Amino acid sequence: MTREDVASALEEIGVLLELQGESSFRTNSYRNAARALSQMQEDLKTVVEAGKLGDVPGIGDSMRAKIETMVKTGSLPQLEELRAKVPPGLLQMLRLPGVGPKKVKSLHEELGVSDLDGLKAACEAGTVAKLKGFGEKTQQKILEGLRFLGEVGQRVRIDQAGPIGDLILDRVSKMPGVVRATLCGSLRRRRETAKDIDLVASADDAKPVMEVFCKQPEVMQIIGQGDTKSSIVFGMNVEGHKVVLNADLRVVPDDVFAFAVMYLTGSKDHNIKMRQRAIDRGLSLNEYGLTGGKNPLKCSDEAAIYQVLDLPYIPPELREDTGELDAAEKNELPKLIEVGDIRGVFHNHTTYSDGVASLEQMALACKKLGLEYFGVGDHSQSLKIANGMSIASVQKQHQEIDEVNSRLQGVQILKGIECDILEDGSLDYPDEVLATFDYVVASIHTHFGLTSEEQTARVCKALAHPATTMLGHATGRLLLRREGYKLDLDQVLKAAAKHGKMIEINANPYRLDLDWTHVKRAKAMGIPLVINPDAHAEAELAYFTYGVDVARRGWLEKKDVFNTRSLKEVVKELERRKAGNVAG
Ligand code: DGT
Ligand code: CA
Ligand code: ZN
Repeated sequence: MTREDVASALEEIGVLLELQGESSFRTNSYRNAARALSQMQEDLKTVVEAGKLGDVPGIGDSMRAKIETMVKTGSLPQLEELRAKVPPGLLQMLRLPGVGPKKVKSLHEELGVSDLDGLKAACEAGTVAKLKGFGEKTQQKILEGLRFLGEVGQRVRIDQAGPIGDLILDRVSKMPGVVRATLCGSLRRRRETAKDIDLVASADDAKPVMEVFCKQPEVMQIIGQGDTKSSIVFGMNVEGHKVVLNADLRVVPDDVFAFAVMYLTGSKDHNIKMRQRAIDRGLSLNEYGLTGGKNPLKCSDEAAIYQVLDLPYIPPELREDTGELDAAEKNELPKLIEVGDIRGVFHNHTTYSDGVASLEQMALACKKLGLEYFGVGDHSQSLKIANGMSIASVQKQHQEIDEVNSRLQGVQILKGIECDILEDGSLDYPDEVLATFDYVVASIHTHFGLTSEEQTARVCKALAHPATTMLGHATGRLLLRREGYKLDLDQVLKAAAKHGKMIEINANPYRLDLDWTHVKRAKAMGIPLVINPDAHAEAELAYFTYGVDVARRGWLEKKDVFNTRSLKEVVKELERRKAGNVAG
């Protein structure tokens, strides 16, 4: 077993033990060990063979023995036993908001519920409400959660599907006989989540390519293996979590490649519009070609297809049928922002609140990514569960920032704060403390249950506060897990525009809070957007690239995003805002 396999096995043991009612002390020891392994740089097998596993912090004696067994034998009897004891459906139930291991355990033991379907039936029969510790409200929440899970189905987040897509693409591209290959579908359009991985390759002989595709070691099941199309179920560990999803590969002759790629990139609605455009010109467009009368037209790439239809190339992120053909027709397509345009980041955490790295480590990691500024935005005082900073702690942090900045070369730390918006819409520090920050990211972390009117008024009030620079976590959603809080986002955008405030695209791939449709609306209202990774560790700083994906899908150009500006420009603008010269 690889390091990642072992980490995911330990994680699984922790969860399974929790479902059996084990103490959190014991279950956490598995989680901590899994995390320690995930962050380990060395090769696990080498470390085990050298007898150095005990030196890794977070791994005690009994854990060391288990890890060694897994590395040496490829399995762990304890895990096999637990899997046999705990119905897999119980793990699914943990995806429901507000349902933890304790609740799952009592649903299973008291009501005999062992999967999501059974849980739905029990809720509909009203028996869940009668259980001790549940009640009508919880039952209602579970039903809402079940409906949400039903809608999202088996979709996978882009940070999990992406690496798998890249791995398969790399293998396919390198196969002998393959001329070209590319990812298609939602992954190429950079949606936040994907149902499956779509690939197209060109080769004279498809058969050997399909052979290799279907024989990859991670293939769990072959759904179909044909001469032009094959489908597999692929399972792989990504950062300690087992990810399972379908992958489809089409192999076509190279002169068909561009047509197949355009068709399979979609979106479906974009394809339909393109097909109609072809018809309007007396042509016929499909996944095999573009024909007019009897002559198939040659197009070696997608740009050539668009050109035949009198259009400039439309980037995949824009192909959602939200006006891209009209804009292309008028030559008004945006010049989309690129990853290389980002010069720094604003909302991130350090050990001062719930992050795992120091100010200096985070700043140096930014420098490595080619960024000029690291804006810290630790949690504010009332957010106790995330170790929010007392006023004394803020002062200490500012001193440390001054000290570190005096030593750092090529990167600078900015004094920000992720300030909680309290229940009544006020900010979490007195004005004189707020005035000590370079900027304030105002976010909601509590009282998610307010009515839409209450929540909207709360956020709008925070946006009206002179100290607020930008709104963080605009919706509070957790992708595929929890819908955002109830909120009238149009009102919020209006308030931001009125008070001249910025809005964050939270680039953490677990969240991607503001979705691309909102981004497009914000841009239309002239609101500056900011792409923030919300990093809690050095490696998470690179999350900003997912925010760039969202920004591109939202038609943003470099000028629309605040953190494409240089350190000098950013400091100047933040000072201007602090001086109270903000429009509105
Ligand atoms: P996903 O997989 O749900 O994340 O999203 P997509 O866009 O990857 O959808 P998928 O995998 O079902 O299909 C891939 C592409 O194939 C899709 O973006 C457009 C094209 N396609 C699929 N079905 C149709 C169809 O009925 N008509 C047309 N014109 N195109 C289709
Ligand atoms: Ca797809
Ligand atoms: Zn945060």
